[in-house]
Amino acid sequence: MREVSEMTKRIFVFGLIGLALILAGCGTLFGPGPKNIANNPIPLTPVDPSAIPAMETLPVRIDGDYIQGEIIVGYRDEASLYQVLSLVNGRIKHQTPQINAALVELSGMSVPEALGRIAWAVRRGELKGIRYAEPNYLRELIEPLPATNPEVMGAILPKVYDPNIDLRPYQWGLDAVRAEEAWNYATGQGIIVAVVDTGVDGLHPDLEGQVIGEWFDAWNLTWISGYDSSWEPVYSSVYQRWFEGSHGTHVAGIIAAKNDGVGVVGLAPAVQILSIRIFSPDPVLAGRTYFVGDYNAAVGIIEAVEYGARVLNNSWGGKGYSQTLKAAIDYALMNGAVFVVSMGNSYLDEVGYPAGYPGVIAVGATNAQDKKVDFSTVGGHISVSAPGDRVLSCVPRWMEQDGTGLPLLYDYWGGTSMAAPHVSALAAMVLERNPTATPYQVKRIIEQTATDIEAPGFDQRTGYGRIDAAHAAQTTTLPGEGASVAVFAVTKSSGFPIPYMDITLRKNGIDRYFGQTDFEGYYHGFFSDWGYGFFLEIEPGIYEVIIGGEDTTLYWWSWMRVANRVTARETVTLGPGMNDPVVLEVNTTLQVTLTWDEPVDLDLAVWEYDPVNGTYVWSTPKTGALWGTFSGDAQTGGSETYTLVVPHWDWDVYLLAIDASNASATATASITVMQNGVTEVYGPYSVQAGGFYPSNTWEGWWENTPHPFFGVTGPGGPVVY
Ligand SMILES: [Ca+2]
Ligand SMILES: [Ca+2]
Ligand SMILES: [Ca+2]
Repeated sequence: MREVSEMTKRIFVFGLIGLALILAGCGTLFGPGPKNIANNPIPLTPVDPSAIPAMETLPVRIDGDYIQGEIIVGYRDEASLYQVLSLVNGRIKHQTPQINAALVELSGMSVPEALGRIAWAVRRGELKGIRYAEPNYLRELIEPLPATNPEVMGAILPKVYDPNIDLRPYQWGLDAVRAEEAWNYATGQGIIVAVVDTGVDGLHPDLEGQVIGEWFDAWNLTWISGYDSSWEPVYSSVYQRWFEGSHGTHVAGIIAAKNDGVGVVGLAPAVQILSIRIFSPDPVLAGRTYFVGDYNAAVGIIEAVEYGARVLNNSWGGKGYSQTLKAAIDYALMNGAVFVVSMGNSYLDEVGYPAGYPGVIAVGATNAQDKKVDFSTVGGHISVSAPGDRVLSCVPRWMEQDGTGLPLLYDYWGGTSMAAPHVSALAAMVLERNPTATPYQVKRIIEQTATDIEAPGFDQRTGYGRIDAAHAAQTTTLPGEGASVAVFAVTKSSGFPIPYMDITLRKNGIDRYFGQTDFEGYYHGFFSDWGYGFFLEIEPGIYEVIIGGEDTTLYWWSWMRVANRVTARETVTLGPGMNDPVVLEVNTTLQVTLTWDEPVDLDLAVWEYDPVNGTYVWSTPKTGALWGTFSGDAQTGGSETYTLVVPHWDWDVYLLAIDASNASATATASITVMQNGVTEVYGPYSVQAGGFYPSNTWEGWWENTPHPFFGVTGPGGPVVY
């Protein structure tokens, strides 16, 4: 334990990134189900294992849309990266040494196959220097909701603006957060805020001089001099031109529009805006509105930090847990940059990323009545709320007024995209006052000074409340530091680290932080420097640490039922600074019971496949198995049970079927699966005499669906057919 602790501390000190996992989360590759299938009476002949084709790849889960033709590989050493290149017939498109990640272009191989080949090689112990491999998942802009009825607190707001009039009276959000009083203490002087977004119109009359005259194009992974106002020569479509840079410009205006008595004013008007354009330059590329791959987003984040941004505003998100994005955000936090994210406009209680990563400030939206706006996404990972309804801010010069052809310049938009920049501005003000504050301390000051709204105290709809800029900007007493901790999941029987496990940190009954154990650990011996989930800069306190894994994933034809249930939990107290690692043991016993009443002889049939040894074991009749035992070969009704104790994490696959070849008549049978105290019953199924149920043939079960068996993964292994 001591050794782990010191190793972990060393990693932290040297700024390496604790990397969690790939290919997890919640999506599914498979269609909805279940489907009814007919019992097929044709007998199955037990198979000669040598006849089964050799595997070169493992099936992998992919949790969301991704960019075709490329994968992201996180590596420990370059030699392993080059091994991967030859394995997947790829070439390095780009490398990011700060997080040891590479974007690998594939030629002629699909993303699932490439990832499967890497997983297979890792499983065989042939790729010891790879931390993870994952798809380049897509993230999308959190689209704003233009206000159709720009009426706030009884005042009808102007729709066509004279750029020479003062629009401050229409910025209700600045009243709500007490901007003018806050400006007595701070205006964001000397702080660079990166707007990681669609680009910013740096020559907008209210942003000219507020925006740094070079910007990073994360789509092409290059810095460009001047302002991101490339719209005119590039797009012929009015629609495209209309949207180009509009989101980022609106966000930038909320943060830093000039306090010059005309137009609008930003909450931190002395801030310098750095435009990091991560989104597709063409807003409607491939029929998709504004998107980016995780790799490009990660590079944009790292470039912003390297440039000197102390605050990063991120009004975007998506599904799928990305190691690469997590690494980039940890890099920002470790370098003292505050990472602000929109919660999302989904109306739902759900976790997206980057909002769900530990250490970020996830922001919900409030309206002029100080209530949560309906669309604002709910969840225990929320930090605070800020004005995000009918927010008046800048739009690019090329957006035109309806019918007149004149520039619109300003417009009312709503969304958590508009709430986040209020918090980014405030973070800059807090940093101006407290230059040595860590990202956690900045977050904590903003939380502690927020005005509690809705349910008393922290709540999952509005976090610690609606921000109060005047209160936060006055604060010069630093709160305690954040807590950091590594969480390991290990097998109960032998203490091996288990990759692919979801970790939840629950505080006061609310799920606050999410992580995942990573690819490695298993192949580097006990408690290597990887193989855990890392939580950086979180709130100290008493937590229930919960390890949930897809420890029992059952398949029934094209229907996959993912049981992402609790497998281990422990209550720990996390203090400020680096804590000793938390090691949770996962029970890896699986019990399968076949039950029936009819006076016939059914047999529970189990195939086990061990991909490392390439062996299949057909466990019918009752000959025992690699790691399990049978009990009760019932001949005339009753039950038979197979108990499996896996001593280590594995990719092994267990396929279940009902062997009715000895049955003399139709019987009604059920299969009960028990693991970690959870029992699930499948069936009852009407099983005809003479064959195997649910199918008659094993051929192609690996490669093709529908699969002839129930499949049960080894403990900890999420993947499998
Ligand atoms: Ca102004
Ligand atoms: Ca509250
Ligand atoms: Ca039997």
